[in-house]
Amino acid sequence: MPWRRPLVIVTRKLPDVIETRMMELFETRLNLEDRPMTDAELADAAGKAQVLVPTVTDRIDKSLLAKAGPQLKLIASFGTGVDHIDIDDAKRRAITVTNTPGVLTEDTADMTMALILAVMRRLTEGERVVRAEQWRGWSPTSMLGMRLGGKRLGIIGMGRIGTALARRARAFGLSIHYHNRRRVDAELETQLEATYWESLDQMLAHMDIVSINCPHTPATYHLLSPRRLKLLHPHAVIINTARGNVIDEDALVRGLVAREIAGAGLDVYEHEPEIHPKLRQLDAVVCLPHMGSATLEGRIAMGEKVIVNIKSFIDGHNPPDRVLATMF
Ligand code: 8YV
Repeated sequence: MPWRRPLVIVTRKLPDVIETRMMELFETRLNLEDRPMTDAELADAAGKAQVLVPTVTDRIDKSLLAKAGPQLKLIASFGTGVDHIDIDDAKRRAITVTNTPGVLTEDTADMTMALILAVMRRLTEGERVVRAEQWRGWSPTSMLGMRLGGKRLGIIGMGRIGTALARRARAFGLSIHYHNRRRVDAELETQLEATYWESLDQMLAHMDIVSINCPHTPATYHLLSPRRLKLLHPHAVIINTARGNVIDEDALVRGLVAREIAGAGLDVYEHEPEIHPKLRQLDAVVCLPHMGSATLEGRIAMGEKVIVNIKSFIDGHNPPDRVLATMF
């Protein structure tokens, strides 16, 4: 049991109810202004805190960890993805890392489905026409989109979010296809009437909609490479609510501009919060500001997971959401 009331530094503003509970339980430093910490501020925090609570906007890489003092024992990240943290280096330094899996699944799957609908049915484009006072009335051939029913959805990454998306997509009449490191169990495959593609290349060449639902790891960096993007049908659309780095963003833009890819629904980008300027200009692209899991209920559930992880760690137990190693 290392400490009774460890110094916990939280890098971003969290829901009030979570911050209040953290103040009650730990010696907590909050970031009420919610201004992202500079590298120097983050290094200062890592040099003082026993527990650091970062988010996806903080880079916890080797150079940051080298500045962490020996007192830093736990990085209790607020989020599921851990690609902003050098897990192997943290492990080498005997720093435990935890995340908040499971509680964002349904919200992220909802948003993925919303992006599929938005791109296929030109939702944001239509809304822009109305707001710009350019709507001249109904016409049989205006704003024609693509019907969802009967189309093929290829899910890359059939984990929690991929499975939750598949369940929703079936209700919209989409047929489910997937590529995953491992084939899922036969019962789930039957339930979802899902077709497994061992070859990602082959799946890409046969889909109408491709959704990225795998984590960003060294093995999935630019998984959708220029070569793979060329395999898509020109009527295919790409949806990404996972991590920007899984797609080569420049190649995606080239494909969209050349109309070799019909559209994209993006919640995440390679260099957030920077967005390739072309993406903002293309009507066939729906861009969201990394809000896939942004519900109040989800954020509170994430905060509760952070608290449970910290509490169990300081009580001398294995925290439930310990990240053991970089996946893949
Ligand atoms: C979170 C996410 O909002 O948890 C994740 O991996 O991508 C987001 O949905 C964000 O990461 C919080 O740090």
